[in-house]
Amino acid sequence: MAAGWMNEPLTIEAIQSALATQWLGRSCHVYDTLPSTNETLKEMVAAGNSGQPPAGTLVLANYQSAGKGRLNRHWQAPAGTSLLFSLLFRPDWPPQQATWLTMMAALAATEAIEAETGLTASLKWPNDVLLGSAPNWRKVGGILLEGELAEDRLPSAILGIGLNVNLTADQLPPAAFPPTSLLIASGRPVSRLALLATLLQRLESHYEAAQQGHSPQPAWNARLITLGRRVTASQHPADPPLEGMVEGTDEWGHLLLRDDDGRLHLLAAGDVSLQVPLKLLES
Ligand code: BT5
Repeated sequence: MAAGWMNEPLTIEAIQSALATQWLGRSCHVYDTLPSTNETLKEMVAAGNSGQPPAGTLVLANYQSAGKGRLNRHWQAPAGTSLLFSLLFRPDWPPQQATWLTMMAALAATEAIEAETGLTASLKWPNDVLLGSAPNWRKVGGILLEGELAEDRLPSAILGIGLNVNLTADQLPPAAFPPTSLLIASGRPVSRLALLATLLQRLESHYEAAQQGHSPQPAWNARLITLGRRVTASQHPADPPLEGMVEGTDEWGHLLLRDDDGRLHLLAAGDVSLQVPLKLLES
């Protein structure tokens, strides 16, 4: 195994010379260990005394001691094996459009994975990046969006992305949905630097398109494994689950679920975890 790739250092200098972006990731902070890149970026935005971090600011860590998933869940990854980073956006969009950021990040992650590894990547609503095919999907990454609301606008949003790059099988964390890494799926170590550079370049271009009013929804929708499937979904773990058939998504990425009584439910991205494929009834 090419140990050089496995231990490839992600330094500010290496990142800056690999990047092909105009502004995304150009302001860059790299840490060996942090509790959570999302939390650190949030603190930078909140502190703001010595000037606000600019849009596009990247915070990346080799290891997170308290990496976060949604709904107080944890994101676990051994040091140096993964891409663990957060990006600051200042979209000034209406709040419901925040979901576009999650969609664009998920899309960019699948595109970067395909470009750098040749693997086919897909998405599980609302925020999981998957490898493999039915019924053996595996989760290779996740996205956590945290935003600040002001007078019906979204002045800042923090997009956290975790991708399992070079974890070996015995390094995979215990997880609700079966996990994998790019190394395991492709059989080869993958350059975290090249993957990061491609992902940021794709994400910048999706963001620029969104600023011109182009929705990421059609391209994102095309990668969703969740469509046309029977699933169990819950708005919150404490809520009784809804069962039904997924009929589609709307332009904000909300899920249209038809229950067995024929009622249509609109589930908002970010509030819902899907029990997929635990309850998949493939016909
Ligand atoms: C997510 O949450 O998938 C969003 C993960 C976002 C992580 C990034 S890392 C950089 C940034 N800084 C942070 O602090 N977070 C972001 P969710 O859909 O809630 O999934 C969390 C669940 O995934 C956990 O409860 C586990 O079951 C599982 N899990 C944890 N670590 C995993 C891993 N490395 N690979 C696959 N699954 C994992």
